[in-house]
Amino acid sequence: MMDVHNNEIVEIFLTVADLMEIKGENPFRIRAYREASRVIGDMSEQVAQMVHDDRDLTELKGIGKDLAEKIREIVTTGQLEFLESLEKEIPASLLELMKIPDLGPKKVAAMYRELGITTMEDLKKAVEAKKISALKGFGEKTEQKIFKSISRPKKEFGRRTLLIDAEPSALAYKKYLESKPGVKSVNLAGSFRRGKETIGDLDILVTCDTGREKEVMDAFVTFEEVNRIYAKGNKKSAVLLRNDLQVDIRIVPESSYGAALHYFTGSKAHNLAIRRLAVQKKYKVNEYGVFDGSRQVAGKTERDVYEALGLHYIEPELRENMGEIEAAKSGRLPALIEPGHMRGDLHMHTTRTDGRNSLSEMAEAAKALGYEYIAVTEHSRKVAMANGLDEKDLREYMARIEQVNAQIEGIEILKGIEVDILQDGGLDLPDSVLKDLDIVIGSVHYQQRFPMKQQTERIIRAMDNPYLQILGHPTGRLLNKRDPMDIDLERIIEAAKEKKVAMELNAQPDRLDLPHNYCKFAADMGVTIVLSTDAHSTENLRRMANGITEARRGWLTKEDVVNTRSLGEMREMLKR
Ligand code: DGT
Ligand code: CA
Ligand code: CA
Ligand code: ZN
Repeated sequence: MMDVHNNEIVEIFLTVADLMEIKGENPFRIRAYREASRVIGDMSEQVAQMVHDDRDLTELKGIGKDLAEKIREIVTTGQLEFLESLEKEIPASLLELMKIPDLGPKKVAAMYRELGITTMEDLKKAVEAKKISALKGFGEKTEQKIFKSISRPKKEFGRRTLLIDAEPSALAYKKYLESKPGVKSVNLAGSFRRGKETIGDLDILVTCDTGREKEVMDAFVTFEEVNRIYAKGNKKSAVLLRNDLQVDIRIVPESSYGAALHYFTGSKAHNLAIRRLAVQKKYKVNEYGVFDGSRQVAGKTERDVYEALGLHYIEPELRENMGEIEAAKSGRLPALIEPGHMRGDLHMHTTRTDGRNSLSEMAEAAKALGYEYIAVTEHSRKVAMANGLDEKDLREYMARIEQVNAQIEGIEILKGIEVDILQDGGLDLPDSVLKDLDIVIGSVHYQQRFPMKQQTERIIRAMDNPYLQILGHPTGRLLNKRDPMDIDLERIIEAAKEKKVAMELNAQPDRLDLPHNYCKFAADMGVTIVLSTDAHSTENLRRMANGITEARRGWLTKEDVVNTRSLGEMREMLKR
């Protein structure tokens, strides 16, 4: 009897349904496969166990005699002959085409039958020749959408997952594996551990009792979120989760755990630089340790590995080969900023514009986080979609802020604005009101596609306004959605230095803007950095944690970030 998980049966049935659809078979039979895979996917009991217990599968909703027989075949032989015969009839490249957004099995089938399209190349040619829009049920819109999907370079918004979206699965996986008998330790490595904004795949390292590797791997591939198993062995396995995140696991020996954790944390560039350093010292480094000839001189902990090479311990966020090895050699590594250092948040919205919580709710939530001060910074009028404020509205809201501030103990609420930077570099509200505010952030929200020279000058001109204190989300990037603006960011940071304007590091997990490499550049130049959440709800104030991670990747210390200071000191530093 094979050890077949429900997910594997689901996967097989879905593939069968897709292939039958491409072949143009009976829609009722196709639907039966899809329905059965839904039922099996929702079950908590393993179908394989039912087969094993010789129970009648037709008791299950949507499973008739034929499907019950197919399930039994999968469970007993590990495969399905019907699927194999379908696969022989239909080119595998058609399944690839179905992964293109807007192309389901029906459309792929039509293109296959009518135009003989089987590969990506065929599809490209047909789109270029405008043959797709001529097909029944397609139209020009679909053709354009397909064109967009296939002409986008693969790398651009590839299949990387936002760190924040990967986090729940990653932590649940860790907890799940830790609960399994025989497992000694579980660590999340790779770009996830380095705190990278987006991750390509998740890397898990496990140590376990000798001889129990297979048990651990069985547990790994039967985690409830697993959708597909790519590879399964006793040292290494890989799966795809339902949310499209790929997860690699490796079981490593305890004696070389530190070396393995170091190796699989990366980055690759950091590892290569470490290896070069080791060679200079006549050592060899790999995932099993640091070696002098065949003698292991380090490997049990990461700290040992660094120490053997004459280096201080390097935090994972710094391991990008951006100078950290040189700094670790000479004891010049920065004392990185930590969540506990934050004393206030200077960018947030309330229900007055597009936030979800009231002014007092935001203040209470910030107080509960231990902050001493916040700035409430609504949008200005130009951002009409978000109900932006004009001068009169703002004056009224400033009075309201004063009122709430007087009522609430233990936190100071500052009067702020996130004023829109206009097309010509002017600001969306007059100086007469800006001068009466505590905190003025200037942000670009419109015309983000100007050419570089024009965009750069627009922003620098905005900084000429003496009341603008902070440049909000400087690049305008939205991870996986929108590229950064075409700007000369180094020139903008130099101008900020000269004009004494601070740069925001916006902590929203899809912004993280200023990006980490520019955080380092700005801080090295002595430009002040404000780490803020831009929260639109009380819950969202917690995203400060994501900003801290990006700040650490940017080598920032407590001193580099102005809102780690007392209210008085912070206000002094933001004065123009
Ligand atoms: P990702 O998944 O694209 O966000 O980035 P990483 O850094 O997690 O990369 P991944 O998953 O390909 O590999 C995990 C770690 O394994 C990587 O950070 C460093 C190490 N590694 C992988 N391939 C190589 C290699 O060819 N040479 C060296 N030195 N290290 C490697
Ligand atoms: Ca990875
Ligand atoms: Ca990987
Ligand atoms: Zn904002």
